Amino acid sequence: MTAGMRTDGDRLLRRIGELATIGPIEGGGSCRLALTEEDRLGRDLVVAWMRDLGLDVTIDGIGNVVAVRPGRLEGPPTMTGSHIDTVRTGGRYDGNLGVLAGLEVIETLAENGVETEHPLAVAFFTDEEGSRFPPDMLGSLVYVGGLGLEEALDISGIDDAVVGDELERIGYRGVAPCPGPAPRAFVELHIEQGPVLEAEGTTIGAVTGVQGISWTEFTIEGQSNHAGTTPMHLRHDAGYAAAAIAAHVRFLALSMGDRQVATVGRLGLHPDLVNVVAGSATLTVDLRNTDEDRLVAAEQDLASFVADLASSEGVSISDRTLARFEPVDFDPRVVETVGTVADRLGHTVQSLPSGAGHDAQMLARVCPTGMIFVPSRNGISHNPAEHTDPVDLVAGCDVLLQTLLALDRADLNSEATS
Ligand code: HGY
Ligand code: MN
Ligand code: MN
Repeated sequence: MTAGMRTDGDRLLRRIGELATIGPIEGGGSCRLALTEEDRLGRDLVVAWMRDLGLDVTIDGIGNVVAVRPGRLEGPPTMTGSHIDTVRTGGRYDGNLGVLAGLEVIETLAENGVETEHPLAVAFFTDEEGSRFPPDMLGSLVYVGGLGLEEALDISGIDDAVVGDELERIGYRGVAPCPGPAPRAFVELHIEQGPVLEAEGTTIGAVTGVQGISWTEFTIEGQSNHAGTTPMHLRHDAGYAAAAIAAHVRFLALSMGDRQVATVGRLGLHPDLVNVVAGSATLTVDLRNTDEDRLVAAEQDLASFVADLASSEGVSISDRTLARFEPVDFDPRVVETVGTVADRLGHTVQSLPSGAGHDAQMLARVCPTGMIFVPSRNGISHNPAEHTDPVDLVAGCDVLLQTLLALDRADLNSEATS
C-alpha cells in the first residue's frame, strides 16, 4: 500500500546540498546561468544521478533532459521536474528542489518495489530563468512547441553568446526531437519565492496558475555631452530618460495596485562616466499581473509614457520584447489533487497563484498540469538568502510523491483524479 509511503528527506537534502556546491556564491547560494560551465557541471551531476537510478535519459535539441522510469503500461509518462539553471544571485532551492524531489520520488518507489501504471518521468528544462538568454522558460516553451527550435537556437544572450553555440560547447545539444512528446500530466514542486505561505502559516500551496509576464528592453539614444558646460535645456540625456522610465514603472505599479508589479532589473549607460551626459542607455522592464487586461493596460501606459518622454527629452527610444506570456490557469483536477493529498498527509494547504514564471506554465499548454509550493522564509528568492525549512522541503516532496501516485491511478480523460 503506497498511501503510507514517504520519501527519504535526508537523501533529498544531501542532493540539494551537493548540487549547491556547483557554482557556489557567498551566502550559500549558486550561480549557474544557463549554458555556462557551471550549468554544464550541474547538468552532468543530475544526469549521473538519473543514470544511477537506471532511468532512460534523453536530451533534446534545446538541451532539455527527460529521464523516464517504465510503468506497467507503455505510453506517455506522468511527468515532474523543473530547472537547475539559476540567476546570478541564485538560492539553492529555486528549480533545484523540483528536479531533485522528482529523483527522490523515483528512488523511493524503486526501493519500495512499486511499479506505477504509467511511466514516470523527471525532467529539467533549459534556461528557465531567461536571465542570460530571454525569454524565461525557453526550454519548456520549445518542448511544448511554443517556439521553433531553430529560432530558439539563434537567440543571443546578454553577453552576445548564442544559444545553439553554447549548447554545442557544453555538450547538451541533444538529438531528441523538439517539440517533445506530451506527458499525460505534469506537476512541479517549487518554492513559493513570495511571502504568502509563511505569512499564513501554511505548509503547502496548491498553485492555481501563473500570472502574466511582460519583459521589454528599451534602447535610448541621446547625445553625450559635457556634464558641466551643457545648459539643461540643451541636454538629450539618455541617463535621465532611463531613470524616468524606472521611476515611472514603480509609480505605475503602485497606482494600479492589486497584483500589478514592475521592476527595472538591468540598466546600462554609455559612456558611463561621471562627467559625461549619457549618450545612450539600455534598460529592461519586467511587468506582471494575474489579469491579462490589466497587464495590457500597464503596457499601454508605459508605451505612451515612453513616447512622450522621447519627444520632451529629444531622444530616440526603441523597444524589443524579450518575453510575453499571458496568465495561465492550472488544471482544477490537478490543483484539487494537490490539496487533497496535502490534507491527507496532515499538512496545512491553501490555494494561490504564482508570482514567478515556471516551466509548468508551458506544460499546461499540452497536458493537465499543476504545482506544489512550499514556503520561502521572508518571501526571499533570487538571493542567496533564499531559504525553506527542511521540514517543509520534505513535506513538499512527500506531497509530490503522493500526488504523482494519485495522477498515475487517475483516468485523466475523466473529471476526478484523487
Ligand atoms: O522570471 C521568473 O519569474 C522565473 O524566475 N524565471
Ligand atoms: Mn524557478
Ligand atoms: Mn527563478
